[in-house]
Amino acid sequence: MSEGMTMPKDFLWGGAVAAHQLEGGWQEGGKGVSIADVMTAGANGVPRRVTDGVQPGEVYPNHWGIDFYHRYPEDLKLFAEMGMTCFRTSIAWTRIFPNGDETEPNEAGLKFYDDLFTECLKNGIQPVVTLSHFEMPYHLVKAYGGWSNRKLIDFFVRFAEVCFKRYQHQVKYWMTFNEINNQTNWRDPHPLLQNSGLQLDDAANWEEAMYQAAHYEMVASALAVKLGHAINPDFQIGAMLAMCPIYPLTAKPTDIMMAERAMQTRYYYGDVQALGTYPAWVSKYWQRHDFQIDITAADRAALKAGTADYIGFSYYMSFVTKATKENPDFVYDEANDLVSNPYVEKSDWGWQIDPVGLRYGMNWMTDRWHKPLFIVENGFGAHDKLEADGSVHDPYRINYFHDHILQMEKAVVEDGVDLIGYTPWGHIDLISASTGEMAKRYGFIYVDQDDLGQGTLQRSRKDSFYWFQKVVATNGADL
Ligand code: BGP
Repeated sequence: MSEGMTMPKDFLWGGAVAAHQLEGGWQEGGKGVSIADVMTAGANGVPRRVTDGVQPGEVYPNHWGIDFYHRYPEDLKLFAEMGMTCFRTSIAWTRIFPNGDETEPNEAGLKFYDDLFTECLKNGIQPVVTLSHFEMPYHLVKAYGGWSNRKLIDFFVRFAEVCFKRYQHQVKYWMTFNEINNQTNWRDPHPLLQNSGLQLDDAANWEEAMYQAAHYEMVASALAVKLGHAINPDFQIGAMLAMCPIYPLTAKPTDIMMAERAMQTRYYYGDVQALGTYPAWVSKYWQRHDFQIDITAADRAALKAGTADYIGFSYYMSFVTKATKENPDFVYDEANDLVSNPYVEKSDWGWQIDPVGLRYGMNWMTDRWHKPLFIVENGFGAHDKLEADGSVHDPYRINYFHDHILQMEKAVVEDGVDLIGYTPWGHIDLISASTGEMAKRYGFIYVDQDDLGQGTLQRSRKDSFYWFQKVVATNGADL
């Protein structure tokens, strides 16, 4: 079977993780407590909870991750064996600024990433780095209200500056905020908290708060982009969006309008970060709903001056929406307005599997923002079975990747999309962000550990490991 197409020379093939989901060592090297450190395990339909600080008797899976903090030299060898030429990870903000508001960084934390990036480069793997991936210092949530507070801009920019300066010779590709748009329309406190550190009571206008927090984040991101380019003009600093295209359920014009408004609501972040300005509908929407968003002239200038060099994005699934008569103004509420797509399969966690949606999303973003793209997450969370001989047979994962990579290649080779690289999510099993489970596995590399952190932590190669190795070795030609 070889229907694949050869990708451009220098195309980056890699894997993606986030510090809080794999490092562990949560109290080592002077690290402070992050928002992820106070999130309990979920699983079996029970949502994760954010506790008020670390509480005795609760289970916090991000405390142990997969012990990458101690095992990274061994893991990087496996990544290199798979052929990876890049590795997307994040810098835990709390390793560099344990509380977030210090003026001096923590040297032990800086040294950890120095060593990690050096080890990556030794293995022929270039690091691709996210500055903030769901792991802001918990102190910033408690003492400042997270991104509801303008002061966070300065704290983030200081953090970015320290990282840019320290790693300017090791890292070229950066991203500011992971899935900045994933806080859109979430009444459930968990995604709001993880992205923005917002803890809203029932009385608060969650939507207004979300727009305000996102604005401060986007200003911080733009300032960081500008500063990064001054530190090293070769830096490529990207936005990072969760791309889930939203389709209309039917060809009914009102369904089409509803889907359009849903796309506008979910992706205005991309308009701001790629084009440097808010789209027209947003201000009208704020006026109509009487949202008082604090935006200064200096903010607008900063957004214009610090547009992203590329659009990094995750792609797991597509969504479907439809108009209802209770919602004549097409206000998009992600918690309530999504319906099932009758034409696609779902994963065990209900995520709709839609390879063509990847090609669709890539075309849509290219035509809208005219920036290079970088697929920095894509993958299939599944239950795996470790056989007695250490093997794991995961044809379902190979099928998922086969179908998605094929669509990615069509977007590049046939549609002319400018794509920097492809880093499958969780190429080594790690803690799930949404559920805190270990059982929701994405990896090509199996890690022997259960939901409670029990296991040998031994790494083994799944069938998909060898499959992906072949894809990389042929630059995408052999799928
Ligand atoms: C994205 C996050 C990742 C990652 C992934 C898979 O939203 O950027 O951190 O976890 O989704 O999600 P999950 O772990 O919930 O299955």
